[in-house]
Amino acid sequence: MSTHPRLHRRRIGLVAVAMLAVIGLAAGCQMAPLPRTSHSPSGYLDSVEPSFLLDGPEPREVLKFMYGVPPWPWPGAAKVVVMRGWAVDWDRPTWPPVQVIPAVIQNGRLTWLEGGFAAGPRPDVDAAFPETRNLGGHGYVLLVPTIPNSTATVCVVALNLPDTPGDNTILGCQTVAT
Ligand SMILES: [Ca+2]
Repeated sequence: MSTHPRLHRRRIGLVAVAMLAVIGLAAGCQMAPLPRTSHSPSGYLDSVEPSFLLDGPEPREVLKFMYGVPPWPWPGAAKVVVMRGWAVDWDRPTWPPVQVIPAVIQNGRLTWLEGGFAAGPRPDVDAAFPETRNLGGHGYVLLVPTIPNSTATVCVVALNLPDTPGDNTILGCQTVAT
């Protein structure tokens, strides 16, 4: 028995809709609570770097592969921005990993994108907070498409672990030249 991927996608969509309520908060870049101080996820958006250009005859197909559908009418090429950081829900600091959802604000438009999980190696987090140690880690790497040759503000939200107290939190926002 396996979960149908469309169910997963629909859940992500509902989460994104629910999080529209925090757009105002996202625009203000309110930070997640300090580690160990809350039931809500802590963490950071550590770095935001423009990376490769998705160009050529089929960037739209690549974006479909990466994100399901292009998030907005695409101009023909996309600059992929790499977001790195970490997140932990202190109700269950080892497992399961926290889901992280990126958003892009560009040309006055906010778009929520497909997210991922904070489950990659972060020895520095392990060292700082030994109670979070597990076989994987709590780091995330998110690749988000932006319109090239402009500026974009990217944000990442950590979802409070289901069935635990707390709220979704904003790990950070940064503006980057694309
Ligand atoms: Ca929690």
